Amino acid sequence: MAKPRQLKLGALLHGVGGSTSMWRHPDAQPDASVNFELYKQWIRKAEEGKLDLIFIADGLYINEKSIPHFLNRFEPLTILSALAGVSRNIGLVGTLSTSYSEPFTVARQFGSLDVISGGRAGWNVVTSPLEGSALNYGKKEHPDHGKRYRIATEYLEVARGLWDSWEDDAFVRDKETGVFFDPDKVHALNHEGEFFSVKGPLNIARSRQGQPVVFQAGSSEVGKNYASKEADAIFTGHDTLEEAQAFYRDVKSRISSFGRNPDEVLIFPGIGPIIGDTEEEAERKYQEVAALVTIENALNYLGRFFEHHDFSQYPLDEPFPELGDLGRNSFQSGTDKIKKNAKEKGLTLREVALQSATPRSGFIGTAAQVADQIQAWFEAEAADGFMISAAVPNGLEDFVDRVVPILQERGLFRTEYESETLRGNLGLPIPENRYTRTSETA
Ligand code: FMN
Repeated sequence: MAKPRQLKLGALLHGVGGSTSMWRHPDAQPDASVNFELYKQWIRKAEEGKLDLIFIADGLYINEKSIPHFLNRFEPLTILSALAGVSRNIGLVGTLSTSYSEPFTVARQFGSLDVISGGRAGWNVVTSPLEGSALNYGKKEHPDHGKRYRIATEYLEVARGLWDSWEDDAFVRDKETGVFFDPDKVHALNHEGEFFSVKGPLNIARSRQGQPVVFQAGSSEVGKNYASKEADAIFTGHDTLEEAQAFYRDVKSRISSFGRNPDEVLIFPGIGPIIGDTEEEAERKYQEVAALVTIENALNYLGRFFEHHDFSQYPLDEPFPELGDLGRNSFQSGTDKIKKNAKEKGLTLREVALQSATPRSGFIGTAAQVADQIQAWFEAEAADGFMISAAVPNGLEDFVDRVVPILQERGLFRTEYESETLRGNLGLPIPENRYTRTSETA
């Protein structure tokens, strides 16, 4: 009998949080974004809950209007490598931009993390939204949205080619004969493309899971096609069940149209559950955090999506301003949605800014109510799993201690890890090495 479909869960470890002001909450640790002891506690908690993975987001440009977490935080691969040593089963997924790095270096870094962790690495491939990033990398300009995805396509082809450099039995290491490796089993890539020229081979071999798991985050048309063609998993965000279902249906059908198995690309909407002993207590927790955000904070928060646009120049209680194409070259899917929503609902600038900076998730309530919502989304094919972020201090602890046991009792989530690799726990196949491939379809 086929195993019933089970939920996959990730924890977004995000220091003092994705909000402008959560660091001011009485229960928040204001130095959380650079507190290694806390990151260790968090990964242990996530692993205690048998979560599939932890996830580290990233960005490459800050200014004085950036939210506190962005100002002073750990580089993803560095923190993940450190956390690999204090964990055993949980996946380690980090964001790295294909617009501002070199594929040889990055394939090598993720290859190393994958071997260090015994096959638990994942790479969230992003194209970098912010134009200012170019100023930190000596580039004349930020590549446009379409070009960023063309770069990302070739980049991933190179990285995957490099990861296959060594066949699994290439290293003989025979002390008697002095043969360290079999030269027939190492392969140079000799890639010459539009954006990259990479000879190879890579100086790290495949891990127990073959290659790191590839996540993608970016929901524009071109982003969805990229994900459907290339990714093993997709990180996305939706306000309603209906919107999440539409995205799920759309992307799964794109995956099939590219000749891939839709069960082998997992969709993870991000959610920020807030849990109380009662519904009222959960609502109070949300209100407490929302009340810390001033309208100035909210305008700055909103501005970042639009190239740090200065929204303080507009009247707050008039319709959301007409912005033309502003934002389309950065967070395209996000800014298109903000503009469309404002227009359709006739929202004022104040309303848009506050909705953006203090989002009211549908996952607020008792632990059983939050579990009900998760189950509803999962069973309605709006998600294969969820990326959990802490919308209030101790949000991860509350989720693991109170919601996970309910999901386990309902048979929706594992009680023990199935595997020691990330692919094993996510139920994803190990990619065959292209140089020893035997299957016809691969
Ligand atoms: N971009 C980053 O540079 N770092 C991130 O950690 C990151 N996380 C994202 C999470 C989600 C849920 C989404 C939808 C996007 C994220 N992005 C991140 C932005 C994408 O990298 C992308 O640059 C941007 O969304 C524009 O692409 P799109 O129009 O296809 O969405």
